[in-house]
Amino acid sequence: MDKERLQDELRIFRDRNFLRQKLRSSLTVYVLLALSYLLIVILFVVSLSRVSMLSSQLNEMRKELKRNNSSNDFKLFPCGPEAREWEYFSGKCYYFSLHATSWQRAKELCEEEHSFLAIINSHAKQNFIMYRTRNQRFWIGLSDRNAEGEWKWIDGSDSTTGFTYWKEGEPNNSDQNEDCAHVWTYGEWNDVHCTYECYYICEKPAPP
Ligand SMILES: [Ca+2]
Ligand SMILES: [Ca+2]
Repeated sequence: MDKERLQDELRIFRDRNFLRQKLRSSLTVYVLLALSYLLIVILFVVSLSRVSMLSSQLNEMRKELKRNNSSNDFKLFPCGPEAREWEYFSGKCYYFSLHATSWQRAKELCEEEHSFLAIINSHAKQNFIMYRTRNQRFWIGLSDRNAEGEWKWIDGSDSTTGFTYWKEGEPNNSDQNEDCAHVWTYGEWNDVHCTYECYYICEKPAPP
């Protein structure tokens, strides 16, 4: 009887021991799994922050590249990359029209583009315009519309005290009806009636 009881107790002890060992090994597995998940989460977070850092660095590089390109664009096109039909000369931008119109209409068209009919006040500017207009007639911002014989630039400045480049014998106010000036052969100036239609030159300061 005692022997049987002893054997029972021994079996119970073994079973408990077996259960305890099984529990311990299961716990170890769970702990290892939990540690693995934790490691994966840490790696994921680290990767994410690294990706985000690289992405922000990439954005900065893109911005820098854009800034460099933009400054290159302005070096290549000082009147603005979006205004390539304007030509740069000595701090100013000039537009040489592609169609002919009256002096008044030309004045308005320049103003619509935030510019004014060209004022030629130096030899350098005269040479630039002469080379560019190639003996064709282009309106400039000079007229004696307000008072006959008093030639004034469009900004109100008096042309007689500054640089002039009239063709010989001009301005002649032919038929008492020539009040607007244009450049012509060799870039020389002539007065003609203001409703005459020819090309025109607009001028404005270059963008800062
Ligand atoms: Ca006149
Ligand atoms: Ca004339």
